Formats: sequence, C-alpha cells, structure tokens
Amino acid sequence: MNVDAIACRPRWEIFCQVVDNFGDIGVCWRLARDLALRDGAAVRLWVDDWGALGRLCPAARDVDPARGVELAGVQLRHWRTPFPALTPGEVVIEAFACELPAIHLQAMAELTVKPVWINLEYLSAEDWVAGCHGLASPHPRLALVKHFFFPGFADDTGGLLREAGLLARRDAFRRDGARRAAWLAARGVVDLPPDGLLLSLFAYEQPALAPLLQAWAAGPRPVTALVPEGRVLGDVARALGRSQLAAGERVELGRLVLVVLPFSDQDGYDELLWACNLNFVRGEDSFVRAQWAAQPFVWHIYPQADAAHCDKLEAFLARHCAGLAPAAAEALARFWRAWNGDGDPAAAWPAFAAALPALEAHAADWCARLAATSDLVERLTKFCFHSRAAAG
Ligand code: TRH
Repeated sequence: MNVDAIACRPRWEIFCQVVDNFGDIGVCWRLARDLALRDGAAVRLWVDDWGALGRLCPAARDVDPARGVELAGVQLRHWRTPFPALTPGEVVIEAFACELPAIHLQAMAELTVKPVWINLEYLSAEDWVAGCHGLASPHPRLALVKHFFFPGFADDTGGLLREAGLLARRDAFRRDGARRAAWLAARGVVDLPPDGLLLSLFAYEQPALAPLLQAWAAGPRPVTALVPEGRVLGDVARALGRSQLAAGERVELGRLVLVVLPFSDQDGYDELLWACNLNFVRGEDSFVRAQWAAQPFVWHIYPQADAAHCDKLEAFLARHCAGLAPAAAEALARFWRAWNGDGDPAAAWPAFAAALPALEAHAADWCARLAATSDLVERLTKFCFHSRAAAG
C-alpha cells in the first residue's frame, strides 16, 4: 500500500446534472456540504443548473455563476460547455449517471494515480441494490474504472445521507417549544388547535387531492396543512376553488386551515419536517429527510415511465412495515398506494389517521434503527480509502 498516496485527505469533485425538480441538486448539495463539514475536506461541486441550486441555497442566487463561489466550505462551480482543463480531484463523483466532460475524463486517465471514479446512484430499497453496490465498470477506452455506489437501507449498500449532528439538531428544535412556536408564527401559523394535526405537503401533481382536502375539512380532527410552493399547488388551488395560490396565502375550509409557504433553503425544510406531526414528501431527498424527522410520513414516489417506481414503492413498504402491527401496516400501505395512484386517498384516510399514534412510535423506532448504522459519507469515505489504497 502506498501510504503517501492515501494519507492526505482526498479532494472531492462532484458533478451534478439537474434532470428535473430539486432531487439531483438536493442530494449533491447535501453530500458536498457533509463532506466539507465532516473533516474539512476540499470539495468542488459542478452543477449545470445554477437556478435550481439557488432555490435550495439562496446565497448562490446573487453570485455570478461564471465566477462560482465558496459556500459552506464547498467550491460551487457552474458546469458549462466547453469545460475547462483542470486537475481532477482524487475522488470524482458523477451523480445519477450524468456523463462527465470528455476533457475531464481524459485528464483523469492521464494522472499517475487515477482518481476514484464513483457513479452515485438513485436510492432504492429493493434487494438487488446490495448485489450491484460497489460493482466496477472499466472504461471501454481509457485506463479508468468507474464504481457504482448505491445508497440504500441495508448494511451492504451505500447507506443514507445523515450529516453529523443532524439528529441532535432535530432534538434541540423539538425540545424547544418556544422555538417551534416562533418558527411557525414567522410563517403565519398561530393558535394551533391543541388536538389538531399539523402536516406538511410536498408532492407532485395530485389529481386525487380534492376529496382528501374535503375529508380533512369535514373530519373529526382539525388539520393545518403547510404547503411549500411547488408542483402540487395547482391541484391545491383547484380543490379549494381558487385559480392560483401563492406563498403567504392562508385558506380556511371547515376544519382545514391551509397555509402556503415560500420554498426555503434545505435547513429550513428540515425545520418544517421537524415542526409537523405528519409529512408528505416526494422523490428522494425529502423522502430521506422525513425518515430522519422521525414522524409519520407519506411518500409520493417519483413516477417512472415503465412503472419501475411501483416495485420501488413496494420494496420500501415491505422493509418499512416489517414489525409494525398488521392494522397500522395495512392502513399505511393502503394510504401510500392510493396517494401514488392506486386507490382513493380520501377513502383510505380515516384508517390512516386512526393509525397515526402507532405510526408515530414506529417512525421513531425506524429512525433509531437507521441511525444506528453508518451513514453514506462514512461508507463512501471508507470505500474510497480502500480503492485508493488498492490503486496506490
Ligand atoms: O424535487 P424532487 O421531486 O426531486 C427528484 C427529481 O425529480 C429527480 O430527477 C428524481 O430522480 C428524484 O427526485 C428521485 O424531490 P426530492 O428528491 O425530495 O428533492 C427536493 C429537494 O428540495 C430536497 O433536497 C429538499 C429540498 N427542499 C428545500 O430545500 N426547500 C423546500 O422548501 C422544499 C419543499 C424542498
């Protein structure tokens, strides 16, 4: 083992192509910050859509993308064509199989000690993930080997992003009732009914929303729904007989109060999840954050053309519901399937609402079990250390 080659901390380089929405940059920005924070590592993040970055990271908005900026210890760079000639990092991560610039690949191949080249894949709870995690894929032409790194829920996968100190920050927020109340008041949420349900609603378009909002409006328990600006807002507006809704608006319908929130930075979104008793989340990153929030949640899975998402949904349900009392598991699975197009969410709601106390205990237990395992950055760092040691 060439200790000199691996003794110093590697410089990390992450490439992010924004396909749609916020998950691609959401995961990359979180990973980059966590790497930089964890041991002061040098991290450079290339993103092709500076506007998407600016939604999650408002400090990037005022920056000239051509110049880039350092934020939270991360060198943020706009990924444009043509790509400049640069010395690559010792670890190069392409997120979600985005294609690295040819000039950069060439530069990687020309280094004496080749960088560890990682394809960070999408998260899935499916069993096949463990078999593919860590697999090598030699470049057809260049002297480079790419490795697949699959996040996942099992020990033999890449794990989940859980930055250092996250759960302690969550607990401090939760313990401090005054802080939570002030956080809510700053968003116009005051005088919450003591027996009410406070939920956040982050979702894709949802055609079945109107009857569910009616069920909340007419239900036995007051519901306050906090809806960040986004794709579901059009359906919310239509369901409430409005042509549109904007951040800051508040609508009352029977026992339902609905408040539209501005899209916040990632830390603000965590606080929203921590403040609520039930979180509707979507895609990948918010789905994971809801699990660290340790409250009941509902997943709107990213729909795929070949319906591959149905298998992903079922795989997660099977894993997540193991050990849950059968009635609560059935209520959760029925509501989640309905929320994802297989059934009527309004019809599935009463049983789901009745199961919430059991789901609350389960969410805490699920989070504790996940938190007892190593996180994605720990596993990634270890993987890269061994790869560099083997190469050196
Ligand atoms: O936005 P998403 O649907 O993202 C994705 C993409 O569609 C991607 O192409 C797909 O492959 C992937 O899902 C599975 O959902 P996600 O992953 O939850 O990303 C949302 C990000 O936005 C997450 O990092 C949390 C953040 N966010 C904020 O920072 N502030 C907010 O107010 C809200 C509502 C979210």
